[in-house]
Amino acid sequence: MNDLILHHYDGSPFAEKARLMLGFKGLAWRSVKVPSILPKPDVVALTGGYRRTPFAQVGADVYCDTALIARLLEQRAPAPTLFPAEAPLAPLFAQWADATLFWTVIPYTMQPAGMAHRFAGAPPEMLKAFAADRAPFTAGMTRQTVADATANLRSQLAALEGQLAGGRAFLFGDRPSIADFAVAHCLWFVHSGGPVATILAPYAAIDAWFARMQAFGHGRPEPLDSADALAIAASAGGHAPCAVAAGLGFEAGQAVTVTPTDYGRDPVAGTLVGLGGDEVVIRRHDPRAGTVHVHFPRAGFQIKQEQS
Ligand SMILES: N[C@@H](CCC(=O)N[C@@H](CS)C(=O)NCC(=O)O)C(=O)O
Repeated sequence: MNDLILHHYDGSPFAEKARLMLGFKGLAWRSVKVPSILPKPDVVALTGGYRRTPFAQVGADVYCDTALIARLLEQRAPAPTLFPAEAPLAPLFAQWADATLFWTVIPYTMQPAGMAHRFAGAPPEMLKAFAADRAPFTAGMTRQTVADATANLRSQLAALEGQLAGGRAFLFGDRPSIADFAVAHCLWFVHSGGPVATILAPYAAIDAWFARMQAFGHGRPEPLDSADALAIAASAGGHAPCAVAAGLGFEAGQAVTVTPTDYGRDPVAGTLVGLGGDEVVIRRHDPRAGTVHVHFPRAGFQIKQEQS
């Protein structure tokens, strides 16, 4: 039985990044649909409070954030690689796209014409509930105005077009890298904005590249209920091996919280069981999910020791 589970929803750009990476690697996976707004009791049972979308699960190990999901997929299916040796800067470029490009396409696409298209036919209460959910989620961030986002997106698109225009099939050469997937999900979101997607029209090289990215598809998903995903965690016999490396400022067994530093800053509390340059892992217990190891990327997350 296939043990790789992705918790996601259709309209999530970061979920699309994960789905395309699964497609690129030709993987079979199980698909749990999660709500796009709180409450998310089954999500929180597995993650301990991290509510962002998507996350992956293998037994009683939970992997938060697409930067880490990429590394999990790479471990499980090393070829074709998301991290080609000739593109050492690709992970950093992906961080730029996931942060800067993403927070440009969100306000750009969510301008009134894009909203009307994306939420066509949705009851007004749904729109209200969505706005009320996202306000605290992004509290403290400076949201670009439509004018800012339009100007910024044009210059970002021009740079991407320039990078691809010399006949490169992908951003860093003739094979894709994590950077391509991080840009693709942002432009996928712009495409979902109906009339506002015309901003992409002048960029022929991006258009051809985007078609190549979409052609990877989503791999082979099979639906799974979230209750079954919880049962899988609860009945798993153990966890992926992990260890706390010396000299990184923390000790195994410490009570810690791990919190995203950018937005959706909900701390997850647990016992530190794994720490390396790229990953932090905490153990926690949930009455329904059992003892779960929750993995986060090291970059973009703050670890704090708690008084136990
Ligand atoms: N850095 C995270 C970002 C994830 C993210 O921002 N996801 C959005 C959806 S695309 C989200 O969580 N929205 C609120 C929600 O789904 O509850 C990642 O790479 O996974």
